[in-house]
Amino acid sequence: MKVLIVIPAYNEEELIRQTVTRVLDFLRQQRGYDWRLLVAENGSCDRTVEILRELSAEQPPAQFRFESFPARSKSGAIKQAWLSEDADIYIHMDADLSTNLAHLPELVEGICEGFDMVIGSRCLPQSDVERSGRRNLISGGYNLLTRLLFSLNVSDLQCGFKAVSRGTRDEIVRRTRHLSEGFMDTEMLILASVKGLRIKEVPVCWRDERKTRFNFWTVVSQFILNMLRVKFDLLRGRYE
Ligand SMILES: Nc1nc2c(ncn2[C@@H]2O[C@H](COP(=O)(O)OP(=O)(O)OP(=O)(O)O)[C@@H](O)[C@H]2O)c(=O)[nH]1
Ligand SMILES: [Mg+2]
Repeated sequence: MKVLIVIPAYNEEELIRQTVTRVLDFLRQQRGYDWRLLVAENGSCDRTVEILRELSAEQPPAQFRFESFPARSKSGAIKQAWLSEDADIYIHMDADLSTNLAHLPELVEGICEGFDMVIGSRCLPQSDVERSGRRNLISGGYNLLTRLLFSLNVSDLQCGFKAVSRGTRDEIVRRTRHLSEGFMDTEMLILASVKGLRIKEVPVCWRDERKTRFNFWTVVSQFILNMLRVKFDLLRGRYE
């Protein structure tokens, strides 16, 4: 069983070294599966790439590598990274490690149990979350909208902590079309649910301390527009 863990990274000079080191230390304690960590960068203009080069020189290539992808967004980088290697399980998680790493084995176990996707959720009764009220409100409204538009029965769409099986990568992820910011998460969940795939939600411990780098209204309008595009594409059979 091979697990590919992808961390998308854009201008992360302040934390990328510490994150890679922590994740590698954690993975080295895991037993029962092979893994590889891949940092998917694209176009950072700070010292991220320089630091990643240093890390590559220090770490065994079988366990760690980074690549600068031509993608233009977080989702684009994750998709290209997932398609760049053969594995049995594909994971992505955010560079700030806002989801507690202790949940990583739960993603792997869920896929081994036969689920097609296993996703972290900040919205289940057992989730342990410290986030601003504003962010909770935004993600609550967003989840409600997708529920209304697509009858999607998932509590948290955009948590940056997900795993898919190789079959899901080939059937669903390859077909995603709208990759601005982190929208692929939503699009792949919609497609998976339309296809009747099995999705497991894992309540996570989430700490999000850093200030958002996105402009609120730009992201909200882009995500709503993308949802309408997915609706339209589904009606036109463009995912077939
Ligand atoms: N490769 C790549 N990674 C990105 C890009 N934008 C963001 N990321 C990474 O995506 C992850 C999540 O980024 P955050 O800045 O925390 O954004 P978010 O979690 O989507 O949104 P908030 O935290 O709610 O602001 C981090 O690992 C970022 O480095 C991008 O354009 N390309
Ligand atoms: Mg974040």
